[in-house]
Amino acid sequence: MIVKRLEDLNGGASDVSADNWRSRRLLLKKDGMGFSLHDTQIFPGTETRIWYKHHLEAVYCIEGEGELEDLTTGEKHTLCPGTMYALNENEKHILRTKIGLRMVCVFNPPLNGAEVHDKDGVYPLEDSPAAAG
Ligand code: 9YT
Repeated sequence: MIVKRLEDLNGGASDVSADNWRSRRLLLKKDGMGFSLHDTQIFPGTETRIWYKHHLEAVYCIEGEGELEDLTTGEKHTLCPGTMYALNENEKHILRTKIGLRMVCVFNPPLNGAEVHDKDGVYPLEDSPAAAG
């Protein structure tokens, strides 16, 4: 059994930040679950373009408010606590929030731990040179 506490991740290798977000990664590839599990904060006043072309992601909003734009359809969805979205077709999308968001995110395949988005909003695949470096 694996038991971790969010507060114990603070400031460590599983506490990863980029310009628009902070992700504390509770489960990673090395934990052997077949997915990774993240507690992610999206910072207030941000707009983030994302394309997880190598990963499926499910996102469950637990705090805050924002907007999700599906760039494949042009549809916009309000995000608030209790909203879940799943990028089951690797959809390009934009996350916007004025007040910030807190989300629980699940990635398949799991992240190794230190990934941040590249210029296209992509996470590299785990075994690619970008992921290794
Ligand atoms: C919701 C989302 O995709 N935010 C970007 C960070 C990412 N989910 C992560 O690594 O936790």
